[in-house]
Amino acid sequence: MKLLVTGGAGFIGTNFILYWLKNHEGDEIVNLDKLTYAGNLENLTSIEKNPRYSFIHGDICDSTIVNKVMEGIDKVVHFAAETHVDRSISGPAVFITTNVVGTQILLDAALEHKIKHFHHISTDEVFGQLEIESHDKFSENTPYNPRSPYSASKAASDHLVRAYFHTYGLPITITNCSNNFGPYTFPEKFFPLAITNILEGKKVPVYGDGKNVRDWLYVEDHARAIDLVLNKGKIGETYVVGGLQNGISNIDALRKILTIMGKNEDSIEFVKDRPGHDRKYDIDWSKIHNELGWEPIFTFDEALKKTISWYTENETWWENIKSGEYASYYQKQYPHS
Ligand code: NAD
Ligand code: TDX
Repeated sequence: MKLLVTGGAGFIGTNFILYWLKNHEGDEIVNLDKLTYAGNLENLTSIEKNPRYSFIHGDICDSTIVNKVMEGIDKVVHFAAETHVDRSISGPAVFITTNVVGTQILLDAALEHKIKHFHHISTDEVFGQLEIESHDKFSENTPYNPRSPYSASKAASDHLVRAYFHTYGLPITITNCSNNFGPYTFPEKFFPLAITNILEGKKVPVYGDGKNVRDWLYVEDHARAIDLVLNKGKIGETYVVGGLQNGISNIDALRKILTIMGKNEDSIEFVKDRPGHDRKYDIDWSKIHNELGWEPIFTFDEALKKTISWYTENETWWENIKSGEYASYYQKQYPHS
């Protein structure tokens, strides 16, 4: 089987490609990536000479290139997106272009080339927020209520993917997952920002009161969930994927990181809250568990330790990022830190 992976030079795409080549020996992967600030080919040097892997530098909004790479493809796994909520607040336009228009261009090409399965990776953020005290969880039946430009653009892309199924019969599936963590996460996201700041002897900026809750999913568990959906998922269906039984607040997650890294609370710095900051995400992942037999293999603490070890052992990877364009982004995003 030949897979087209979009956005494979980013965090989850990288982990998915490495996982897939290891676990599906007969399969080939084509990786289409624009290499935005978040795309990094260094992630994939271990497989760049693998005859089952090829890389195409291109934009999902470019229909010429998209139609060309779709030739001979069996299944598409669509990760490519602008993904950072804070960046969507300071500059929403590119989120609409890539996440909405780019997805529609891929869908058109998938129809044209009679793709057997188009799998769209989305987020739990499309459902909006839960109240901290609430025992509710997001499920496949939760109505959409996105509250940031990022989540609004992902919601629009989900609607388009379903529209192409109902209107044109394109064989699609969607997964809406919670916050991923693990190796190769770009250090703008909370966990790698915290870990690398601690390694640099800096403080960790915590938005607002730190009580916002997230449901953390280890990226390798996520890759297995996508594998199951690609192989056993029902066409037209959506599956939500989360990593924990109950979400954890940012401050409690940070305390765990500090403990593992042998630091105290002096490393915490409360900063101005994110505008429209969603209070809580929590996922009821019983559908993918009951129908496809998926559950996370790694405990949160185990996966956190693995992640911290990875950043500790791969300083050059994140130092290269942090010394580039990221430095001016950090200055603007955290002006008083
Ligand atoms: P990322 O930001 O690390 O990587 C995104 C990748 O997409 C980069 O390699 C980038 O170069 C590429 N890309 C961006 N615009 C492109 C374009 N126009 N054409 C081609 N390539 C382009 O993202 P990630 O964290 O790996 O997220 C992957 C997917 O998973 C996204 O669709 C995101 O919405 C979704 N998701 C992420 C999380 C998370 O916690 N990271 C959680 C839920 C859902
Ligand atoms: O410096 C920070 N301080 C802080 O307190 C940053 C960057 C974040 N936070 C908080 C905000 C959130 O409550 O930590 C939590 C996690 O923040 P992010 O890592 O920015 O993730 P989030 O906004 O929850 O969105 C993520 O999960 C869903 C991904 O970025 C999305 O791509 C994905 O769809």
